[in-house]
Amino acid sequence: MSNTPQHYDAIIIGAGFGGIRALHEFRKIGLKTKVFEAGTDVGGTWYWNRYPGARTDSEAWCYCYQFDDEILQTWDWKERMPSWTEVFAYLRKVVDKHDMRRDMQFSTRIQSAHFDAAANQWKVTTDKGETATCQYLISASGVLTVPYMPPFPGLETFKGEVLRSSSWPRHKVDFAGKRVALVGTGATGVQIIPVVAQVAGHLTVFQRTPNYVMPGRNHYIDEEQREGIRANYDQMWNWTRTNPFAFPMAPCNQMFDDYTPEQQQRIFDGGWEVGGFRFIFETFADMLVNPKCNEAAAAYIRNKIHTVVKDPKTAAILSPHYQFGLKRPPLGHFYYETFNRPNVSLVDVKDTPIERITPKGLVVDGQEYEADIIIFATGFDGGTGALTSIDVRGRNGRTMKETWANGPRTHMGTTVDGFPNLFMISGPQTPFANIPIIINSGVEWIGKIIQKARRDGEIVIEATPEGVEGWVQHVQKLFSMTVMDKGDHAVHSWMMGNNIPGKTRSVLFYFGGAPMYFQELDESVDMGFPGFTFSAPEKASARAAAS
Ligand code: NA7
Repeated sequence: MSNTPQHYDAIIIGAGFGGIRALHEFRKIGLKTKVFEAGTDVGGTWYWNRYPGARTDSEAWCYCYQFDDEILQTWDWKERMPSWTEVFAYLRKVVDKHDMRRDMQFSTRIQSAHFDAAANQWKVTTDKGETATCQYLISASGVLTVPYMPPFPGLETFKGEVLRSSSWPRHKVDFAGKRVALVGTGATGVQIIPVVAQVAGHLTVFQRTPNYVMPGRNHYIDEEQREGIRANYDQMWNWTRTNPFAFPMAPCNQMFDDYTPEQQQRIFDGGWEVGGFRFIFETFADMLVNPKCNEAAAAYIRNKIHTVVKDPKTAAILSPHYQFGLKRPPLGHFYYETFNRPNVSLVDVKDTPIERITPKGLVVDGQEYEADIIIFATGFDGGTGALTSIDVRGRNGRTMKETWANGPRTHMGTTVDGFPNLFMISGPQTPFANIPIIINSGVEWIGKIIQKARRDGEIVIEATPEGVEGWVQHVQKLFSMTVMDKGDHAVHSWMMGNNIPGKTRSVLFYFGGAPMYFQELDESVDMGFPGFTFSAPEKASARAAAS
C-alpha cells in the first residue's frame, strides 16, 4: 500500500480461517479485495498460538473448509484433533492453491477504520502509516485475538524467561530439567501442562478456578478412516446443519429425566469413553438447560477427577463446583493424570492470589515459588476485544468501543447500526459452535446481502437500530434459558466477558443452537433482509430532483 490511498471494494481484517473464507467468497462475486494481516503469514489463531500441545478441540474432518472438495479428498489428516502445525499447514495449502497471497498484505496491523459518510466509504490506516479506502469493511479479526495479561507487580524484574501462550516464540524452548511455573488453567493451560510436564525438572501450576476437563482421546487417523471420512463429506456437512454445535454428529434427542439413574450413568460413561465434546453433544440434549442434568454431569466429572488424581487434596482443588458449561470446558490429553507425576505440583491461588513476581519467581501467600521459566496462559479479551482494540468509528465518529461499552449490540452477529457496510465474521452474538461452519454460513450471508445491494444499485447497507435491538433481546432471551444465565456471576468466563477486569458481563454468543441460527440467516435472505436499510445517495438525489 503506498501513500496514495488505494481503493478496494472490500478490505478484510485478518487472514485466519474467516479472512481466507471471505476472500474466496468475494473473489467469486467479483469484489476487488485486500486482506491485511498482522502476522507474517496466514493462520490467525493457528499462527500465533504455537505453544507445546496446541491443537484443535474439534475433530479434524469438520475443522476445514467446504469450498474445496479436491483438498478435502486429498488432504491427509493425521490426528483426530490436529496439532497447530497441521491446521497451519492446511490453511497454507488452501491459500497457496488458490493463489490468495497476491491479495494479502502481511506484517501489517490495521490501526484505525473510520467511516466517511460523505464518500460512503471506509478509510483504513495501518501501523505502517499507510492508508486505504474501501466500500465494505470486513472484520475477520477472530474471537480470541487480544491476549489478556494480568498486571502482576514485579514482572519486569523476573530474571528467567517469560513465555506467553498467545505469542509463543519461534525457537524451540528447552524445558529439560527446568523449574517451570504456569499461570492459567483454561483450555490453553490444560493443553500445555501435560506436554511440559514430560520434560520439565519441576512444573508448578497456579490455578485460580478449576475447569471441567473432558478427555480428548486424540488418536492417529489411519488410511482406512481417512477413506471413510472422504466418502462421507456430504452426510457430514448435512449433520453440521442439524447439530446444535455445528458438528457432524447425528442430533441427540435424549432428555435426562426420561432415564433411570443407572441408564443416565451408562449414557454419561458412553460420552466419556468416546471423548472430546461428545460427552456434551451425544449424551443429553438438555445438558445446558436442565439444572438436574447439568449437576449430574458436573458430579460425574468430579467423580472422575477423584478417581484419576491420587492425592485427595489435589483432586479437591482440581474439582469445580459451578455449573458445567459456565466456562468453556477444555479437552485434556492426560490432563488429570499429569497431577500424579512427582515433578508436578498445584498451587491454589483462588483465595490467596499471586501477590507479585520477584527476580526468582512468584509469591503466593508470602511463599516464593522459584522458577526458571514462567508461562502465562491467562486468556483473551474474547468476542468483542479484537474490534474494540482497533479505532473503529462509524457515523458521527462514534467508536465501536463506546457502542459496545455495556456489551455487544449487533444484528445477527454480522452488523452494527451506525457502522454502514461493516460486516463481522463470527462476530459477537453468533452461535457458540464449530467455528469453520459458523464462518461459512456467515460469509455466505454477507456475500448474499452485498450481491443484493449491488444488483439493486444500492451503495450503503446498514442495520437498523430496531433490527439490532431485536437481535440483542433475542440473544438475551435464548441465553436466559440456559443454566449459564443462572450461573455464579463471580465465575470468570470469556464467553461472557467477565474474565477481563472492568468488562461488563454480557451475552457474547447466540445460544439458540446453530440450526436455528442458520434458519434465521436463510429467512433473512428469503425475506429481503429485514432489519437492514439499503441506500444510494445518487438515487436519493435523483428522487429529490424528480419531485
Ligand atoms: P481462559 O479459558 O480464559 O483461561 C485463562 C486462565 O488464566 C484461567 O484459568 C484464569 O483463571 C487464569 N487467570 C487469569 N488471570 C489470572 C490471575 N490474575 N491469576 C491467576 N490466574 C489467572 O483462556 P485460554 O487461553 O485458556 O482459553 C481460551 C479459549 O481458547 C478456550 O476456551 C478455547 O476456545 C480456545 P480464572 O478462570 O479467571 O479464575
